[in-house]
Amino acid sequence: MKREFTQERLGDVFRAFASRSDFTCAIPYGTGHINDTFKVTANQGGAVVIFTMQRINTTIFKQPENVMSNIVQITTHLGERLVAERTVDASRRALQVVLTRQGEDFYREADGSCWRLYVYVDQAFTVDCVEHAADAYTAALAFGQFQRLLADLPGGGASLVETIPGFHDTRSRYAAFKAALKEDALGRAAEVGPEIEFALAHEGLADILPPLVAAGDIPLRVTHNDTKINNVLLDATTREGICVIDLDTCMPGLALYDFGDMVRAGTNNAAEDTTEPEKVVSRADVFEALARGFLAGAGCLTPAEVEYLPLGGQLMTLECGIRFLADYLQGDVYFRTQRPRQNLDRCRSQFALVASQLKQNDVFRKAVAEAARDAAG
Ligand code: ADP
Ligand code: GN1
Ligand code: MG
Repeated sequence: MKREFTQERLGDVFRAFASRSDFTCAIPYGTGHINDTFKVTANQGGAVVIFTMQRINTTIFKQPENVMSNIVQITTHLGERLVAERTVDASRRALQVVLTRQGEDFYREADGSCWRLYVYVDQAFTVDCVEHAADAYTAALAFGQFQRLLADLPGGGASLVETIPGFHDTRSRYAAFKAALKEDALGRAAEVGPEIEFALAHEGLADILPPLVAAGDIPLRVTHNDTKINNVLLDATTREGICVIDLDTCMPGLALYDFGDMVRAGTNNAAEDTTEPEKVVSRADVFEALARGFLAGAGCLTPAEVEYLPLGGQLMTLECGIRFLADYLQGDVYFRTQRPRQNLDRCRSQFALVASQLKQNDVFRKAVAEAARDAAG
């Protein structure tokens, strides 16, 4: 049976951590599809302190100790850099993990639920859907800088574990989609004929990157891999992208994944789950802002990386679309849903966005070339 998140339970979980404060209350927080997030208010020596407490989705992240080991390495590295450089507001610019009273990086409840605690980054907000292109620029700059700062992670990323194997292996995502289609567990395949057709018609996009990676033209880097626009906190006053969050999938990957997922989440003029996919357009102004921000933040990318940035957007959007479709076929078991057919709407929105990107390919390629010239010069 599913256990409820009562205040009593959340307080007990919170008290497992060495927060040096007393629990006041916890409220559900954020719009993420994966973890259960709570904003905890506590009292420390009479002052109000706030934390973000998350139950890690262990159906998806089967080895939370690996996830947390990656996150501790990454946040420690970022934090040390910020402090060494005497950065103003350093404690708001990298997530800070609070350990348990036993000194562990996560807490396991008796029922097996795994929890972690972060310092809450106050006076910041996230956007699910970009309104101002300037927000896209600053978010992309933050994700680009994040990637650059992780380039000298001790061990070069070799000590990071792949928390979800093949996370952006689009070919294996296709294999999983086809298996879900074949099984058709709920008999839903009959109603998604056009979406199946779209997915299969664009499968060739999955074959372009692997040979470039094998040849070394596109290098493996330490990447975030879930660069949805709401995974960067924007400062409430300046709107600057100040803190990259949601680090569960940080592991070796391609710069194109990080740029591509920003294009997927940021350029959509409609909500990810819009019920009007025919109105979906990939915004060229936002695309340009993302290219400028990412190239300015990430520093030096190889010529092949720069050339294939627009493909990154198409590929990440297509891949996410087939993941939503596969989940719909399997009965909505992966992504959190709030209503029936939401995963199908999400899939349709992604596919419309792929079509819009393909239509504007020349414009997007030109925008990347110009942004790369400006970043270099
Ligand atoms: P999910 O994997 O479910 O997307 P996230 O780690 O992205 O979970 O967290 C969900 C939401 O919680 C974020 O979009 C953000 O609004 C908020 N959040 C997470 N961590 C912090 C933090 N340290 N400070 C402030 N807000 C946070
Ligand atoms: C999930 O955790 P969240 O909501 O930021 C998913 C991403 C998808 C995204 C689609 C671990 O991201 O891969 O692109 O939903 N995260 C995981 O909105 O699967
Ligand atoms: Mg998130």
